[in-house]
Amino acid sequence: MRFERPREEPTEDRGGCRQYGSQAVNASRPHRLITLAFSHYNEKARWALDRYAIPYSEEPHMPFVCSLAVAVATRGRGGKADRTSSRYSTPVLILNDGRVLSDSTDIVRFAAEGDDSLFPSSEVSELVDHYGDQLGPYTRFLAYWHLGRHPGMIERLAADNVGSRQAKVFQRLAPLIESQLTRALSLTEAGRDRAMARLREELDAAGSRLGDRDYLCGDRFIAADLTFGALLAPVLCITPEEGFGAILPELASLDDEARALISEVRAHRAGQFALRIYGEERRRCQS
Ligand SMILES: N[C@@H](CCC(=O)N[C@@H](CS)C(=O)NCC(=O)O)C(=O)O
Repeated sequence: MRFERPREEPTEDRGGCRQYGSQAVNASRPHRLITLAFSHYNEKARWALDRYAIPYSEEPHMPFVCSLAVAVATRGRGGKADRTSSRYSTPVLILNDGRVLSDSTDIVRFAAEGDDSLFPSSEVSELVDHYGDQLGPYTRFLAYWHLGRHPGMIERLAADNVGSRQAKVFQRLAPLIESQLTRALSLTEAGRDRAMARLREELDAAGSRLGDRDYLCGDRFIAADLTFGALLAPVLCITPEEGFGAILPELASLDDEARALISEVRAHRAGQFALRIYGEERRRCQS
């Protein structure tokens, strides 16, 4: 079943979501969000747009198809490459005035424009970049590592997350795409061990940073919290009911190693924190 996020026109009060800032809203032409549907960097963008009740229409895609979609939507130009992605990476937000935002942090900043509380200091911006560089690539690695060990799972993700035509084409090409992913991400056991070690370091660092505080930088929800929660999603295997904006595999369909990983992350102080902020700051803001 494809996950449909119901859309509605913005109102003054969107179930607890405040409408901040001064975004020029053309309700008849929402912004276009081109995504790799189940990706965590894309969840980061959706979370911010939903939080600020910015109207957008998501165009969800599968791996590789998303890069083609970005190339088409940007007339071949793409966005900007960085250490973790190519210039055809997602998310890409095409604004209804023609501007193109091709990085998740740029999209969060756009969504939060006019509200300083999400990026209150350079410490917060540095932490957002840190998680983008030092957490996202490793949780992505682990997600694809486990995906590759579960026959039929990527086909199931296609059926659950993108339109039926794209899903059918993707399913036919899945063996080829999986081997490309294995090569592109160097999915080796040594890589898995390193990703696990880096993930554990980041979880422990976030746990220590939290201490007995409610949020990563103190007593208020900020962009680093949003980024941490979004980029941890693959190893929480978080569900739409818990707040995630796409569909990840069901826990029951996973093997012991994958389930052990998810249990470990969910039990960690930092994993518990991420689950809490999905409940408190994400779920209520989905439009
Ligand atoms: N720095 C980028 C990273 C985005 C990223 O790595 N996106 C992945 C999905 S998880 C992607 O689309 N990869 C395809 C590519 O890089 O060509 C951001 O935060 O927006």
